[in-house]
Amino acid sequence: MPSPSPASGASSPLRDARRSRFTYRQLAQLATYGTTTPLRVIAHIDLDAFYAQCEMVRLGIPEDKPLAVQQWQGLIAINYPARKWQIGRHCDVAEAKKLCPELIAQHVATWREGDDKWAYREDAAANIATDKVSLDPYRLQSRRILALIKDCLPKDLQKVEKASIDEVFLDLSAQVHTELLRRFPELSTAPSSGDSAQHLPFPSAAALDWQTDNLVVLEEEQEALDPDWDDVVMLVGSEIVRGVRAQIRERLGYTCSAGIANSKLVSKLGSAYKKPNAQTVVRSRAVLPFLTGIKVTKMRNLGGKLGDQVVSIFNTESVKELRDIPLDQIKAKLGDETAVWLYNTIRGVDHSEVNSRTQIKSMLSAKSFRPSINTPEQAIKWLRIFAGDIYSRLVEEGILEHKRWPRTINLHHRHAGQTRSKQSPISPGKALDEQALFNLAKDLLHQIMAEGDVWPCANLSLSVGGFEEGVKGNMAIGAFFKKRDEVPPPLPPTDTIPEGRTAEQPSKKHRLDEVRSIQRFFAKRPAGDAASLGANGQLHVEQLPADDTSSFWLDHGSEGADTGGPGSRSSHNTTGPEDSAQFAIYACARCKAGFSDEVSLQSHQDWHFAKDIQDSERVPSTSSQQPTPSRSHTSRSSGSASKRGRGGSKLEQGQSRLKFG
Ligand code: DCP
Ligand code: CA
Repeated sequence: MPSPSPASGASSPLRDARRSRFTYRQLAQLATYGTTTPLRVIAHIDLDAFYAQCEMVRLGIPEDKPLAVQQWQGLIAINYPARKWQIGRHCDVAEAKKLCPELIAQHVATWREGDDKWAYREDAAANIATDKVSLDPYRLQSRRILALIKDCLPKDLQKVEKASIDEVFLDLSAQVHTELLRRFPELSTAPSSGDSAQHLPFPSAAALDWQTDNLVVLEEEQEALDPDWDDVVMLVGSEIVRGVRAQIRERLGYTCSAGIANSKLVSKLGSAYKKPNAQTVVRSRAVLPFLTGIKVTKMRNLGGKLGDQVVSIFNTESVKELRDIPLDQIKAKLGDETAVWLYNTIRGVDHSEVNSRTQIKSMLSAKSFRPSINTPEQAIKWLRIFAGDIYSRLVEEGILEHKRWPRTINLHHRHAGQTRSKQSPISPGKALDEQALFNLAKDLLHQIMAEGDVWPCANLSLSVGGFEEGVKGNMAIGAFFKKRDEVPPPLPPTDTIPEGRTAEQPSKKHRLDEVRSIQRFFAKRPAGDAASLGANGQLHVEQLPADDTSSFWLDHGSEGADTGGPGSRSSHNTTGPEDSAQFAIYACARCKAGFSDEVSLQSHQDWHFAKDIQDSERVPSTSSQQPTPSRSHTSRSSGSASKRGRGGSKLEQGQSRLKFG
């Protein structure tokens, strides 16, 4: 990647006499990815209409052609040309084609019993009863993109977190630090007092060239403030991100959007600010105004119950109004820990770390049945498909090379509104192949069947988890890491076990695995993170590791409150309620989301069901650093919110300059 060009300009003696707001220490902390330095630079990159782009690239379809990715009769990804026709995830294929007859509707690949590999099949949509969705093609593209991103960044100065199938966070701090020292040699000189608390000299650049970046529009007074190092670091970060995006476009053919800011929280909101194929810089001075127009429920970790609680307690959704409430009052209502976290979040303060461990922690393969299945034979047929699906992913994870190995297997079975779950360990000593997985799954099914009346069955899901790293010497590598992310974040104060839940209560360790497993699924959205609770009920999940802070837990693509599962009225930036209203005939009794047909509604209700499992798996708070976010899933709908956040002022496109002095 070409290295960013130095910001232009000459020093002026007058300016040099002034000091920056920032200290040598704060600058130095960039080099070590300090999470509290106000100069840190975090980017969030999100692929535009990801599955749709995957299909366009695969099929060589021109960029201006409307295309949607179909799953049975529903749509799970819609490219931007198709969005112009008001097509959204709320549409089914027939409706979408009515809106745009030229729409290319490409069905996702499926597994089919008897085939040992997923395939794109002409007749998949008609075979919901025998096929199961495969997201492998998208995972593969996701990995290629991630690898390219890592390739674009200096090996020793990169920190990349895969946050979902189509999102990454980059901590660019160390790279920016190196670049700053190169461009501004005055920064390399030790402070004259020898004290790192000494303030830096003022930046010597005359103007910051933001090129095509979007900047949050500020009041004139704010904009007139002299740029300081916090602005310069953003500029350097945005240049790096522009380069990365250009490479992704050029070498792999994908467009993406990005946000650059001083935290994960804000960078993620930034990437949704303008889509597609755009990047938005939220300078420190712009953080408060940027967040002001965003509804609190659109913010990370506030899309679920916690956000709802906040709104009902304080009787406002407005971040601006919430900021007027004194901390003590918030504490009185939410408890100290949550209150402090909320207080910070609505001010854009987020010190969560970009976590470069991107290993998958568990894998889940599932299917909802409509109509329900009635016999063990039918269930076993599906277990074979699940085992094949999971095994192929294990192979990709390096199981054949003993790189990674799951230690537990779980089966969830749903009957008459009740879920039974059984778990068993996977012995590390024995060969684990598809057949072994299948046998373990069958054992679990038999255990469930031994409990009594289990037919008809509405949903089956098989998952493996508790991954261990390959063995080195006598000790699993995993044993060296006591990961902070093994501790789930604290939970909201209230909780209910879903009615009729009969899942076994495994040991605490196992319970945690399972909690994580289910929760990750909801971390982004019901069918988000490498996951798909398909338009008609298939659940397919790949779990990513948690952040070591609360953020990862819920923040994959997650600002916002998607009210439900697939087919729900997504608060996606281009598929708001207004888009779906014309089709919404069936309403969910629990959350009032509207659907065009019964099947979509049922899928959505499955989502509630699975979320109930998630909620019921809550564990006590364990960290003083964490907020107590709701475990509810969140959606990535901040685009529209962000736009509202602009207070109606038109965002300038193209180059924007900040004058120095
Ligand atoms: N996805 C899904 N079902 C959902 C949401 C998402 O199957 N309810 C899948 C398809 C998406 C991918 O996940 O392509 C990424 O989800 P995003 O929410 O990031 O949406 P897109 O990438 O499609 O669009 P955008 O350009 O708004 O990011
Ligand atoms: Ca995306």
